[in-house]
Amino acid sequence: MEQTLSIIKPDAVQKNVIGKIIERFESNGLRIAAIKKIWLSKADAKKFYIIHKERPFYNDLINFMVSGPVVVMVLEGENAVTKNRDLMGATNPKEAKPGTIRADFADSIDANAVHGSDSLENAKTEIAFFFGKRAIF
Ligand code: IDP
Ligand code: MG
Repeated sequence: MEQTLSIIKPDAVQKNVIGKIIERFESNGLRIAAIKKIWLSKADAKKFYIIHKERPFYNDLINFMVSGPVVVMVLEGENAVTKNRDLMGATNPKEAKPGTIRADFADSIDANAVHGSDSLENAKTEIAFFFGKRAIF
């Protein structure tokens, strides 16, 4: 059993498709172990995406992530990290496979609907960034 961090980004929250996205997780064997809706501070967004700080899109990414509230979740299930990444689809929605979350709900490589941890190790760090042990069930 694995846990991974998922974020429904500001574009998808704005589109009112939180439920539709969560349905993808639940109907594919992932369970919501923790969930909250929050509006990230700039400091938090910068810290969360610190691994991308040298990338040319870093500032745009931070500004986008603080443009509205997000939904942060811990997803739990067998191979949760890989399963979530598969359900999300490619970073660029134009390259995402039909039926993936990004193909169905995202408009651009910036506003791409969801975040998902890319490894078990990063999942642990990202989960701890948002949730204390007592908030995960
Ligand atoms: P991922 O979200 O599929 O793991 P990463 O490479 O980790 O993709 O990039 C983090 C986020 O940064 C992406 O989800 C996207 O919002 C943004 N991003 C990545 N590459 C680009 C780009 O080339 N232009 C603009 N934004 C980008
Ligand atoms: Mg990533």
